[in-house]
Amino acid sequence: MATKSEIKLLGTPASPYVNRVQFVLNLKSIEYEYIEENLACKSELLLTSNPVHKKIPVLFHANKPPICESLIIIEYLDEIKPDVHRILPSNPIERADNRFWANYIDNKFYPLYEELRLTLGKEGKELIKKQIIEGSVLLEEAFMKFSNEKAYFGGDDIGYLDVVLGCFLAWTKFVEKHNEFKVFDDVRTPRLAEWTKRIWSHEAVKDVIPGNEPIVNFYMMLQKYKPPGAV
Ligand SMILES: N[C@@H](CCC(=O)N[C@@H](CS)C(=O)NCC(=O)O)C(=O)O
Repeated sequence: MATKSEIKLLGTPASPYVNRVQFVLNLKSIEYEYIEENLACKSELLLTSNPVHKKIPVLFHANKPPICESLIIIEYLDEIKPDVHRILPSNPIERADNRFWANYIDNKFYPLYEELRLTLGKEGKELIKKQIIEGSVLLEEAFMKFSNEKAYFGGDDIGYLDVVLGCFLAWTKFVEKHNEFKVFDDVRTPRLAEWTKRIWSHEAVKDVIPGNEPIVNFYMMLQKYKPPGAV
């Protein structure tokens, strides 16, 4: 069982990938020390602990080597504390399917939000919105398959894909507001629209999902360092 000083998380509150790790730490009741990173002026700790990507989150577990990449971190946490709230299924083929969809969410679906921000002009933006909507329909179908008429991808309670997609909900809300469309709505994706509300109010999640202010600050930083139209 980890004690407070054993686990440290390097992050920033508006990072969905950091929030993802926090969800799992909470689900597993693992205490941790939070170390705030400033992405506008990266710390020596970040540069030395994640020299390949130089990104947060980074997890430190006692004196072991640092662990980078949110999906790798949450699987690591699931392995070191398997007796409390397992997030990945025990069946290998189900695990593979969960990972397939996590890969889709991280490498296809969520990057469209950034593409929408970087795309100039109404026509280009409408095209990206259409792709996001198509993605949301695929995710609704995946939800139907995984949840088996229950409340979460993981069934009766939060599982791996709930964590993987759920961490993007604050950004989803922000993107919806700024682009005047709905990613998950009652007509096209009714199950995910309901699921969104359940995730927002879940004990392990509700105090982690960032409010509007950190999201806006992070967005302003993105606009400054990687403005739309920049190559
Ligand atoms: N694939 C990585 C993505 C992490 C990531 O993009 N982190 C952002 C913050 S949300 C970051 O550190 N960005 C710094 C940079 O791009 O230089 C993961 O899952 O951990």
